[in-house]
Amino acid sequence: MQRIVNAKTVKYSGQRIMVCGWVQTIRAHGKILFIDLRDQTGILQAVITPSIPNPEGIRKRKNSCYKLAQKLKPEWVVKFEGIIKQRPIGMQNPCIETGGVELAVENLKVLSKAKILPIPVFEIGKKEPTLEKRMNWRWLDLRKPEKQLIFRVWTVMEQTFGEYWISHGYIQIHSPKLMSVPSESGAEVFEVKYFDRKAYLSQSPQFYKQMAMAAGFEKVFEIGPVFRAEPSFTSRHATEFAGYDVEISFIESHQDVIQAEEEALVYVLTKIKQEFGKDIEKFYGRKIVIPKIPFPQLTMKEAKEILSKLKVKNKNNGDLSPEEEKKLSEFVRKREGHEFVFVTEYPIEVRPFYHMRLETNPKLTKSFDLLWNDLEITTGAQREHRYEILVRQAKEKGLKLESIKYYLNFFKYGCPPHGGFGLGPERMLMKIFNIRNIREITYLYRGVKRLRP
Ligand code: AMO
Repeated sequence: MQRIVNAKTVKYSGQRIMVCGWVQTIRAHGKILFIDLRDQTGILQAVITPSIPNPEGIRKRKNSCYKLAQKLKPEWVVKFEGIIKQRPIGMQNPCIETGGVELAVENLKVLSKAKILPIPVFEIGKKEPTLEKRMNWRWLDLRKPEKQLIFRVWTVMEQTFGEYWISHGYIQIHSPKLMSVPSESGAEVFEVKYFDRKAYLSQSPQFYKQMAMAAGFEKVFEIGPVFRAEPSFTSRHATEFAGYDVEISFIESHQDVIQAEEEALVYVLTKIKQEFGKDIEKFYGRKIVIPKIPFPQLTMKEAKEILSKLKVKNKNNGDLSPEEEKKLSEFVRKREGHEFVFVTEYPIEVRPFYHMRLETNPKLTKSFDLLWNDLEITTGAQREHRYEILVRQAKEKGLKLESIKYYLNFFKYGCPPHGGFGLGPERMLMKIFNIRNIREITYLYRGVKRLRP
């Protein structure tokens, strides 16, 4: 017999079917057992009685699985066979999708037993254990439907970004994650043993997505892992995370990159809202707002002026602290009713050597960060594609040209003006769900102290 998933059982009224899943709760009313069976698609009520109708006549026969059913415990994995029946009016459950039907179980197989759970999966009224404890038992934590929702949204988000880029002429690349030199700078890099020499885990596909521009690909995107040896314990940093990277040729300035990102974001958020808006609101109380294009923009100078008027402690080093990001986002939300803000024109001191500088002020870069409700989700820039200038900028930053020789070569043989951005999907999901900690978003978080499970 073919398995029917719980959400589809409503279509099988009167038919004999097989379902599989986890025993979520067991309630006994007299001799009748009511079991909420959970699978990936939802909950189905299963009813197990000591006797069941005889197929031939009115007389009832013993239900051979009843004895075993009495032994069931929460989180056992089971297979039920039985008849889907309409629930009597007044006994229906409007809270679940299958609330109009139930399964009269006639056959039962235990596929896997569960010992006493170290953390609860489903216990009404019980406080969630600490995040640390839940991360130790992540596969149990993830059994909760509201947690699985994050990964369903992630799946569609990634597919929709890909769909958008592919339909706009982008080519997908997969650049190597094992590098002979660090991909951004020497800091924050994981060193690995590579046969008889050292290699480094890629901190960004930056150099290789730029190589694609030199190769004439014109528009590329990459979805892949990023590794950063950041010794930080914040709620927004992981040592391994996913990166969505984009690079585009023949741009006039970083404004073209900003526009490309705005359009992709609106496309993706519209799809997420259509498909998951209701569930996200139901489980997380977050209403997705589709942002209006163009998103607000502030230069770093303007941002710092606003912050100083707001009397926010101002480090004034050309970058924004988390506190400054928060206050700036609040300000833009109030003034413009927009959840996003691009901060542009970062000073050269806080940006890498490959960022192009403004013609009107060479102390500033043609770069940007995108903040979404207090959090940086993107960094981007127009890159310096002119070999001599790039070499000069690298020297200014104290880089050894030998170590970036292969990168510099990309710009020697004809390379169009280009720019791009890197977006952190974990950060984006934090904002979609209004979840404060990246550990809740990541399937298996990796941080300074965490390499398990
Ligand atoms: P950046 O270093 O800002 O830029 O990274 C791009 C985006 O990746 C996310 N991010 C992180 N997410 C989780 N944990 C971390 N430790 C972490 N670090 C960064 C953020 C960030 O905005 N090469 C440039 C991109 C470019 O210019 O194209 C870069 O890597 O959302």
